[in-house]
Amino acid sequence: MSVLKERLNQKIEEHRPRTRKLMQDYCDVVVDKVTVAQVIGGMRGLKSLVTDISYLDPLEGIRYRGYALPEVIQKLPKPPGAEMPYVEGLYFLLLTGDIPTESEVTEVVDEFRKRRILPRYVYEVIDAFPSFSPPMAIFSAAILTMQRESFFAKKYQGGISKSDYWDSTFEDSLNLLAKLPEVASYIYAKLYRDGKRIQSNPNLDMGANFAHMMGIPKPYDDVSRLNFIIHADHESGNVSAHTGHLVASTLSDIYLSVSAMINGLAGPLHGLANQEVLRWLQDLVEKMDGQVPTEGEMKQFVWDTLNSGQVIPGYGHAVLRKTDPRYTLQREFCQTHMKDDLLFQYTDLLYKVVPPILKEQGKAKNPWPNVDAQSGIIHWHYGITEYEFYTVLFGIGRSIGITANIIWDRALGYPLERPKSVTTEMLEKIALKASEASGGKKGKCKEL
Ligand code: NMX
Ligand code: MLT
Repeated sequence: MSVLKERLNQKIEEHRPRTRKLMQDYCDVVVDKVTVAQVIGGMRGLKSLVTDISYLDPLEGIRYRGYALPEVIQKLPKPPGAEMPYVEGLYFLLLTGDIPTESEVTEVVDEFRKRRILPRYVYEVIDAFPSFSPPMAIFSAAILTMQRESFFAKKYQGGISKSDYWDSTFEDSLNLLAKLPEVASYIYAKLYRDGKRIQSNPNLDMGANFAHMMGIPKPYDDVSRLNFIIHADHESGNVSAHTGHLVASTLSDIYLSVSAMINGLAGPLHGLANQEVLRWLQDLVEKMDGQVPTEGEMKQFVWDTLNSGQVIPGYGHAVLRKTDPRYTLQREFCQTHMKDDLLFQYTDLLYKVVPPILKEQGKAKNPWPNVDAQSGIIHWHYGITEYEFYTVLFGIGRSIGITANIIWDRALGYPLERPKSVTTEMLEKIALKASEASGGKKGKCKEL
């Protein structure tokens, strides 16, 4: 058994009694109440999921296993000469809650290396896609195609104990994660480089090997590491994480679950926003003939977008109420490595003008930028100008957190997810009853 698996096993054994006790002794303790607005309005803020892998504080941002992102970057071991840590080390942290030592990370890097080779049929499936297919559709399908490799599915058919589900799910997760950079870089080669792919280099860690397969020199290895790390997890309620968890709760394997979560990530209100930012910015670059707009011109562009009924991509958040620390980390990277980049100057100007405008408009609960407002311009700077591809890069990162969550879901025996729905008439009756009980008082509700 590898050190990672052994440590995980130990952590699972330690954790199981906590979940058991909560279910046995406190099963009927009320955690939250549910309002009509939450039932109709996408369950915003409803506390109804549990994960220990990450927690999102509205004002502070994400913490992985209790560590804020700058701490994660600072504490995890780094490849020699690198600014950013091994992505493989992050997986160790997410799964076990422990910061790995150099030798523990080396072992995980080795595990990934051994498992990275793609079956021939994956290339054939990617090749069979019609040209101009969206990269996220190909990515999802390529992952789905590999479902036949699922160790968990085979074990389940053969009959295994519930307490062992996590073990084969762990194996599937490592097998899939190790292959995702290969899948993604081949999709890129097929769509934008006439199918000319660069073979992977087994001597490199995940981030450096991805940069190598994309044919982009340093510091893109650090860009890849940073990108995969900051996108890995954002607690459990976001659409991709929730989709992965929901699908996996039926005991669908990792391939089925990750492919499904990729489809959720592909929506413009979620991961796709990172490419929307670039599309939107390119429109402005064209209008400005490549010049940096004045503050007044930028404000006008933002208002024009809002007045045409569109959202400002990369701004706002369902939970966060401050600038996303993932935005800040990427901004710091840009300040060090690409300070004079035209799009970075646009992005920084947007940071100045958008929040006051969104506040003035008065709709968005969070006027501050999220992760997607900065990520695309970095990939663009290093030569990936095909912005439809950016959500695939988000998807590789998100798979890291989602698989870690699914392994733990299985280890703790979380059941099939199946909330209850009501009819509008039932909601109306509930509302009327509450209104009568309070003497006809109405809540402070906004119109839909
Ligand atoms: N630009 C314009 N209007 C906005 C924005 C924005 N960036 N953000 C929120 N609003 C509007 C929103 O459309 C809603 O309008 P209406 O009442 O007409 O339906 C109103 O403000 C209230 O929305 P919120 O409660 O603040 O936000 P919600 O939790 O519903 O949605 C997002 C969160 C992220 C979907 C929303 O802020 C948004 O559409 N942002 C732009 C797209 C984006 O950047 N998505 C990426 C999120 C991060 N990720 O990677 O997934
Ligand atoms: C994410 O990383 O999933 C996004 O910020 C969306 C969210 O957390 O709701």
